[in-house]
Amino acid sequence: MRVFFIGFGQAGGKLVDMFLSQDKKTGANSFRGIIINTARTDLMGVKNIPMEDRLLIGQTKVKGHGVGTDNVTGAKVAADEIDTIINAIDRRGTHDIDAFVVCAGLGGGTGSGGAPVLCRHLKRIYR
Ligand SMILES: Nc1nc2c(ncn2[C@@H]2O[C@H](COP(=O)(O)OP(=O)(O)OP(=O)(O)O)[C@@H](O)[C@H]2O)c(=O)[nH]1
Ligand SMILES: [Mg+2]
Repeated sequence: MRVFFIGFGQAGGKLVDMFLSQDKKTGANSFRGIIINTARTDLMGVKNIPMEDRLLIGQTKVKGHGVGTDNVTGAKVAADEIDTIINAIDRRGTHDIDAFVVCAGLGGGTGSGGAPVLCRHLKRIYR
C-alpha cells in the first residue's frame, strides 16, 4: 500500500520523521509525506523531513509559537488555512497513493485540534 503521511503538531511530526527514517534505513524509498505545525521551533526540530515538506500555519494568530495545548485554537487555525494545507499535500502528489496516515499526539492543541479538521476535508476531497 502506498501511504501519504501527515504529521500534525510536534508529536505527529516526530512520528512521521521516524517513519521516514525507517524508510531510508530499509532503502525502500517509498516515503511520501508532510508535517504541519503552528510552532516554528518544533518544525525545525525534526531530522529527516525536507524543508519544503514542513508547513507552518497560524502565523497571524500565534506567531510561530504553538497553540499552548488549546485544541479549539488548533482546530480554528487548521480550518482557516485548510486550503494551504490541502495545496501542500497536492503539491507532494497524491494521484498514486492508497491511503493517508494522519499522526498527532492528542495531549496538545495543534495536532489534536487540527487533525480531525484535516481528516474531515480529506474525506470530502478524496475517495
Ligand atoms: N512520549 C512522547 N510524547 C511526546 C513527544 N512529543 C510530544 N509528546 C506528547 O504528545 C502530546 C501532544 O503534544 P504536542 O505534539 O507537543 O502538541 P501539539 O500538537 O504540537 O500542540 P501544541 O504544542 O499545543 O501547539 C503531549 O501529550 C506530549 O507530551 C515525544 O517525543 N515522546
Ligand atoms: Mg507543539
